[in-house]
Amino acid sequence: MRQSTLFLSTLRDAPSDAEVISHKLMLRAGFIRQLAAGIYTYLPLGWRVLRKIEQIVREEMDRAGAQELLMPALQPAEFWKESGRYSVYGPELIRLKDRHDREFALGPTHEEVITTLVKNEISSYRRLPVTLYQIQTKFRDERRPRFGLLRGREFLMKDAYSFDATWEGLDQSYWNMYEAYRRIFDRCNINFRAVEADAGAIGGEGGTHEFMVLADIGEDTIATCSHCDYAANLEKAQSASVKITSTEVKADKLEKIHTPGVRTIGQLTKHLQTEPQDIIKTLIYVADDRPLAVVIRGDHEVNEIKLKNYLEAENIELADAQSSAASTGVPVGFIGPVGIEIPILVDTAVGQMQSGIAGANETDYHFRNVVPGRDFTVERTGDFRNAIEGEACSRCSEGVLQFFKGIEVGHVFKLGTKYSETLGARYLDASGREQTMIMGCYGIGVSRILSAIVEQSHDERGIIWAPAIAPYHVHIIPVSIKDESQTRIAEELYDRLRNHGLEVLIDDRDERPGVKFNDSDLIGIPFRIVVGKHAESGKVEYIERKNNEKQVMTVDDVFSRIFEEVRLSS
Ligand code: 9G3
Repeated sequence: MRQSTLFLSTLRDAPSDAEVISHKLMLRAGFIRQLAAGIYTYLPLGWRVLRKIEQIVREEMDRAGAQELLMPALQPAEFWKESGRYSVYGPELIRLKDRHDREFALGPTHEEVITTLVKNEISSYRRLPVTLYQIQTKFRDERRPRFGLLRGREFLMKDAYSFDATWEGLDQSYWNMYEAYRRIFDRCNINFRAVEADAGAIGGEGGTHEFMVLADIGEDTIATCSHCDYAANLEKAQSASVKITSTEVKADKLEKIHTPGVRTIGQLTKHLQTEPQDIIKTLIYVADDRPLAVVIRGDHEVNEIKLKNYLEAENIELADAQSSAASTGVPVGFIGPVGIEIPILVDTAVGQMQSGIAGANETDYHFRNVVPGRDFTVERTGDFRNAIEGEACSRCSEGVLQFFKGIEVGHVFKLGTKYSETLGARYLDASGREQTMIMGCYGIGVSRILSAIVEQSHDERGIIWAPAIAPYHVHIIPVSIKDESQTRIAEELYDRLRNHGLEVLIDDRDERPGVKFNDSDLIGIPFRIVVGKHAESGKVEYIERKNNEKQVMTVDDVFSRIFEEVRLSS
């Protein structure tokens, strides 16, 4: 490709609303342009990379035995009404009407469509298992699209769906996809972790993993063990419940203490000269309109996902101050578990305290020597808190949990019969009995991978692409197109490399060298050949973008060096 004709304009500065480096660099390097909030055009360079990522996904899906198809983005609302999700999703689901005033949704995902399709096509166990996938544009009207392609309103997703006759079959389909995902992310050269995750709204019978690209701007926090391979999204991560000495220390009797205006943990620890872990904190939540008290240790935080899953509640939220006071009769800060009327859930760590300090359910008073199980019931106890970095691993209990920020680029779910039940995807088993298909679903954010790679692979001068997904393999830069020997050598190399199947960009613009080199650094093509002052002696400069290593060598040597490097990296 000749840069003099390439549809590309690089920018010296990124627009101010670009906050993260991948968004800034992809705008400046001319890979994407915003049409509207969360809606982007992939310019030729960006599109070339996106297609390579797509191709890697496709090859590994096919290798895993999945079959590619393409479903419509326009989905009749009836299917969403049948699955019961039409009313579950709010403004994020883009709804529209056709010319006959019929209701449609722009597909944010395709469980309803694929399950209806398979229901109509398969009725015998002989046709199972099958895994179908597509690579297609999804629409989700995010309230706050941001970070460029990382959280868009229109984005490219690979979504796959597996259909099995048995739960063992689902397990095989699930791990088959899981392994394919590892191959995909390895081939994309990203540093990722597969972590145990929470199934979220999609539900399903247990079992879900997220594939996280490690990056500081990632919205998710993942906990990994320093010793074993335990890794989980913080939504789900568990630390080892501290084994406490079970010596039956005789606890003193309950003692009410006057603590005027002492409401927060901070005030309490100062006032009583104690530590947060000696305090029993009581928070009032409302789960599906029912108030309940959640009791955790003063140095811990409630994990609302764990709470919601334990209660199997549709909706959960922290009560505000006045509704807390309304349901307990005391102002926030003096609420405690002793003698409280509403149901209480006690975090495991509190159950293991010998005694603590808690609100006395009376304004300006607390209790000392509160003993869980003696002074309040610990019948309903569980893990309701966030794990803390540095705590012991719940799996091996030798290592400690380390926290990282991650960008979710993949998510695999065991759905079970959640959709096949409501949508009636059934088949006849070997003995002619009707059974419900057992499903899994598997997503990869293809366009999100583009940004995630840039987040992980850039330097202060621009993007650094690995050969497998770079827009071009080689960037040839004749320093001056007016110099006959430079252009001759550059053109000869351009032809030779392309004739051998490499993708080459030649900067044949009549531009100052500095402009050419800055643009080349920004775009990030892995191998660069500068044809400059050494041209008279038949030599060129070979530069690798990833380490900026420069070497002068003959045309023949640079040719074989590049071939070797591209062969090694693909
Ligand atoms: C919606 C809207 C947004 C959504 C969903 C539905 C996320 C929704 C979860 C999934 C689960 C899997 C198949 C590929 C892998 C992920 N956001 N999810 O279901 F209506 Cl507006 O999409 N789907």
